[in-house]
Amino acid sequence: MTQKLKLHWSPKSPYVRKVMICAHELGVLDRLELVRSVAAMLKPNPGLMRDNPLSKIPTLVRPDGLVLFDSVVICEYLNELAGGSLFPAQGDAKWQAQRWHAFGDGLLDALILWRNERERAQPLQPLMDAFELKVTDSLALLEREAEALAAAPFSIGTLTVGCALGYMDYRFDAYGWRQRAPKLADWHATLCERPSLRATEPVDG
Ligand SMILES: N[C@@H](CCC(=O)N[C@@H](CS)C(=O)NCC(=O)O)C(=O)O
Repeated sequence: MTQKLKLHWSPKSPYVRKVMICAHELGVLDRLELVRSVAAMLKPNPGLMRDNPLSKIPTLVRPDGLVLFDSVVICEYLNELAGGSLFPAQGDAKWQAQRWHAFGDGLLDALILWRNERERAQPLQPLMDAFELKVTDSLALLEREAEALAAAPFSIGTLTVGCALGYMDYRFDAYGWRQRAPKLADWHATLCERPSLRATEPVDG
């Protein structure tokens, strides 16, 4: 029996969701052993830190002990393991996928910092305003690119943008991103019909 890859996992993390969507799409779910790991910026987790001193999820531990992080590296690793095509190898398809991948991750980074600030007893207003401005302009960019997203093959780029929008549904309901970006909302609704996205919707717990 092939030994499993240990994945430090949570049903809430959008970065873990990227990895799980890749695993579903690539047919390697059964290679993963999911370990529920709590990662919170203000509370480093000693158990997780034994594998990743940054105390972040996702973190993947191979049977030979090599630890892979972060989601960018883990997704590409799974793609190579399965001989998949989620990371287009060349040309415009490659650069568009990588660009959306980086942009989706950047949007997630901003959303998570925004949420952390929002949860503080006395949020710093200039920081709150800066995050709102960045997120709003990022949404506008994605709205302008909604047709290109719809025409592009499913890839690490489109799935990462999908995870960032899904995180807004999960943590920023009141922001109302769908009203601000209706073409993007249509594209996202179609994307979310894929079994890999349905199976990985963020949940509390
Ligand atoms: N760039 C990393 C970001 C991972 C990340 O920030 N994960 C969050 C959970 S959603 C985390 O572990 N936060 C704990 C911390 O920042 O200490 C990736 O793509 O995997």
